[in-house]
Amino acid sequence: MTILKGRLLQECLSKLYYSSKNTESNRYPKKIFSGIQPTGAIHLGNYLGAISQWVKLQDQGEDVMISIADLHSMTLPHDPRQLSRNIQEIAATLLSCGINPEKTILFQQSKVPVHTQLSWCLGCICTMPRLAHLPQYKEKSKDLKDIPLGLFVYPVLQAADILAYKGTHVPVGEDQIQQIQLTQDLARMFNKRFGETFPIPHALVTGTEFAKLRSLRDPAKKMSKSDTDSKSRICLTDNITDIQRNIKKAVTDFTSEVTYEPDKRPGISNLINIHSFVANKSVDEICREAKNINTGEYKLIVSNALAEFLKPIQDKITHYLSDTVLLADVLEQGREKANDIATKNWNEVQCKLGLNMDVKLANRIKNI
Ligand code: AQP
Repeated sequence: MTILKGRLLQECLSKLYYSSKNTESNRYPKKIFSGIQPTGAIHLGNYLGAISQWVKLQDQGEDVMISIADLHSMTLPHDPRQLSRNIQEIAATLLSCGINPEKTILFQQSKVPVHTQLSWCLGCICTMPRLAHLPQYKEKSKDLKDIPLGLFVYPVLQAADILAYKGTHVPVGEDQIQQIQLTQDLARMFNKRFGETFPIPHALVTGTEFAKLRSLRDPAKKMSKSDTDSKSRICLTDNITDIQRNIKKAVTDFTSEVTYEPDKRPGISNLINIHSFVANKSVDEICREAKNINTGEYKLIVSNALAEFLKPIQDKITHYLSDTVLLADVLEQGREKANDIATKNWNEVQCKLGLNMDVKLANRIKNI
């Protein structure tokens, strides 16, 4: 199936999906919630799998909230100075990619206390075997001798992130689907035990070819910020030299033709997917144009298309990073809005959980 067909199919599916979920949204207004960890520079996987969807939904007039998930970025040992820089850079990059703080609530997770408060409550109804099965935990803990508790429980915090705002839709890459299923389970369990409180949020996953952009060094893996091999990804801030080097080193295979066969030839197909997105061309068009060149020559074309696509984003990033007062202001305004919504929902949760004193009972006791 070509990319264009894939996109069309996805659009049809999402239309179907949107109409089917309308019954539920009668009770809960549609709210889009997603987040990104400040664990390093944003890469193309983040952009194609998540951020471009966020911008699209925002521009369609949806109610969108984006959290810079700084608490999640501490699940593995981190450098505080680097984290602080990353938060700034992620904020600047999101704005440069088209997130508009007039339309979208953009904020820092740790600045809204309800995330951790609700996380504790959800942790009390979540079981350990349920968490131990999650693939990201297995993947990230497999080489660790001492596994931090945060790495084990972070999907509960992720559920709290979404439910704190009664998020109904969560646009994410394919790697996050199982985490969203955990959020659904926790919302159902909470509602069953304590009364209807939370919507059951749905994952919004983009067309299959962008939902999991592959590592340039190992197409069996997804492109990731925390991959120790920096040649495995293209960051939005990479210059032309980095781009050319990483694309040149991208693992393909021993066939020199440029053909799109995601199952048989995942490496070259990954490059075609990237090229298709940044040049806004169909896969068929790309393969036709590359009929008489080999993969080495094709890699140069992909590099140039990428550099051209990233240039305006990079100019904006430089601009925003030179105005840290503006960045702080955007995040503070986002915090205020997010905190208002979360506090209202947290008050309801406290009532449901019995965390509030019964005032009538207290008065009666006082009068005895
Ligand atoms: N390779 C990818 N393809 C498509 N989507 C992706 N996402 C991440 N990698 C890909 C989506 O980007 C959003 C933000 O991701 P995140 O920062 O919250 O964490 P992550 O999924 O763990 O991404 P990374 O880059 O791999 O970070 P590290 O290495 O720190 O864990 C999510 O919606 C994600 O699905």
